[in-house]
Amino acid sequence: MPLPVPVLPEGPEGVDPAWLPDEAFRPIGSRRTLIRGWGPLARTAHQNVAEACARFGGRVERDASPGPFDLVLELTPGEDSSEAFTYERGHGRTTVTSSGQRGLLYGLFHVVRLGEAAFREERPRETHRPALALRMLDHWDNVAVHPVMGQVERGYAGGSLFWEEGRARWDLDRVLAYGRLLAACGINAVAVNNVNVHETEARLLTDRIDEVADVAQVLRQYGIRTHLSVTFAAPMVLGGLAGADPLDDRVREWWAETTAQVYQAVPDFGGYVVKADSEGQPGPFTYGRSHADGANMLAAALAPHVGTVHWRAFVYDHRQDWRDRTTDRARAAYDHFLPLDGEFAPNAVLQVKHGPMDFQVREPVSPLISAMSHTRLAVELQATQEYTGQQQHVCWLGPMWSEVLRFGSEEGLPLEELVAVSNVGDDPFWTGHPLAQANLYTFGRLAWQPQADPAGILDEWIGLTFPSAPQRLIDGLHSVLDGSWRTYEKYTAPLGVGFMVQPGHHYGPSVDGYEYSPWGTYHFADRDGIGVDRSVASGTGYAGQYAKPWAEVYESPETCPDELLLFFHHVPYGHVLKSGKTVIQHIYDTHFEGVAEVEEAVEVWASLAGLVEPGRHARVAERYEEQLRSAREWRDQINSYFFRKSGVPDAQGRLIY
Ligand code: GCW
Repeated sequence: MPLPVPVLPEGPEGVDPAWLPDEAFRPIGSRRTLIRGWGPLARTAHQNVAEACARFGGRVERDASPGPFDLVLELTPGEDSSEAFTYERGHGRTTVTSSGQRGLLYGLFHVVRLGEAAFREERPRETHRPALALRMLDHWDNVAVHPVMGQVERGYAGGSLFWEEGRARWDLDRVLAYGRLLAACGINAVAVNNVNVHETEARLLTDRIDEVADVAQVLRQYGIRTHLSVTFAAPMVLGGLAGADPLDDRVREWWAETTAQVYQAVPDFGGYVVKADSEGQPGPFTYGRSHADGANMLAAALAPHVGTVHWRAFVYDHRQDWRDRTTDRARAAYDHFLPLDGEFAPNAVLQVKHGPMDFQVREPVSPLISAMSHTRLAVELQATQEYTGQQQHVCWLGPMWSEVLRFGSEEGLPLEELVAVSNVGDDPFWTGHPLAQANLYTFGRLAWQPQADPAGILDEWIGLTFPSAPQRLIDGLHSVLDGSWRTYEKYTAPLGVGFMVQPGHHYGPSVDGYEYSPWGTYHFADRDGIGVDRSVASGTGYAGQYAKPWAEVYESPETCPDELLLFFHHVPYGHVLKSGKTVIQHIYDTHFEGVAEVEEAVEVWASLAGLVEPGRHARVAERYEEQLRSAREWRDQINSYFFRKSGVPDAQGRLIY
């Protein structure tokens, strides 16, 4: 029985199609496709193909229709939850099969990615499956606009996609379009609210769960499960109980009942995300309980429904004194959580930031990740560019994330799950800076295949976002994005020291902005040298948290890689790097180079006018102006500061204020 041909709801007006412009569907939409099998995502796949056919003149049929067909998408018997699919091309036909609804949809998007090649190049049968089971975006979105943080905490792309005027949006077309973009890069889970759970947002768990259900119902159409950030104090603030002790039976019952109600409203609900005993959020310490006690209580409430709790490991002392050299924020996650390895329930996942500090432009990989061998782990990345230019600067993070994921061994990090803080808002370009879309796409693809070459993913993104682009445009886009993280690193904080940013909002340089603050974020620059001694021999001992060989590599300034030298060691300005330069000359050189690289990128971008749609070109050009201004400010502040501290002039005699 053929289905009536549905047409996707009208796309939200004036919104950038990102990596799914109509044109990307032309190869499919102009041919004949057969879809075999039924189910909610087979229907979504059908809708997508039908819409493309309506535009480009092809046809899509269901089930027993007579051929011939150029493309067959087929659900086969087997595991319904499978995300894997097969792909082959032979005898004039491209075939995608999967036993799972999601697999079928991912197979369709694979064909979209291949474009014309999917119908030209013979290919023996190959199987594609995601390396990581959960590929998730955390939205730091508030329902109500927060007086300090705004609606989206650390959001640089406008307001929330989900929440508007204090409730879930009435019109969820935009959310549907978002789900489609996410499915097309393999993301299968979204947490819809901020991990800092304020009063209004706490209620999403109980009397406002219907609003979550509305959003979930839309995301589900693209195979995305919805998760919710909850406050550990919920039994008190929502349930009227006197405490939230995780070992108190009344508390446990409250969570069990509340969770059962959540599943009434959202049957495929993914689970909870929890920031506890971190930066002032409530947690189990109040009751003398451990993080495992806290996480396991929520895990127990979720287990009957096959839900998961994501418990964040971002726990540290944020009331430190800079004179106290024994407390080291970098050590905190490991010190708190390693003793609990093996104590977490099977459906509790420890969510660890990729570095030990906080999403700086350069950090070592958190030693906790390789150490927790008896705990399920998710690594958290930050797509939103809090410390990497706030989507005013081009900073494509693919190479950084790839380094993290490949750290340690041939197989890379031992992971089941990858999470990123989303960089999306209700901005017409989704991410404020149109080129920041590449970060979102790259995250999804790396979560699917952590060993993939990031530059290849970048080219994939360029190919999808700018189909039929002339080579000059492809080359131009590649050149302004590919090295942009290293460029950003050059003109900002040097050699692995972090936090030389303006306090509070974290945009722009302030060398001593966090130097005397209670947040544990110091570089200890004085007239003789700079850096934090984290060695075992003479420092905080952080280097000793690594397994071999890394503990040894980081322990000594002789073996520590240059780019992390000041993270691990306090050295004189005259210390000679492996590059052969002194630290002080390295600081000057990289800061001049970084700005020169931005100047060059600005020119490349200008030369692409006429090849890029004018609105998008103008938005990027405008942001480049700010990036260049800001990069010069960084260069001058950093160079002057260290010239003044060290008294050492630039060997090349360039202008230092
Ligand atoms: O990077 C810091 C941010 C906070 C954030 C916190 C966290 C959501 O500055 O805004 O809070 O990390 O990850 O919990």
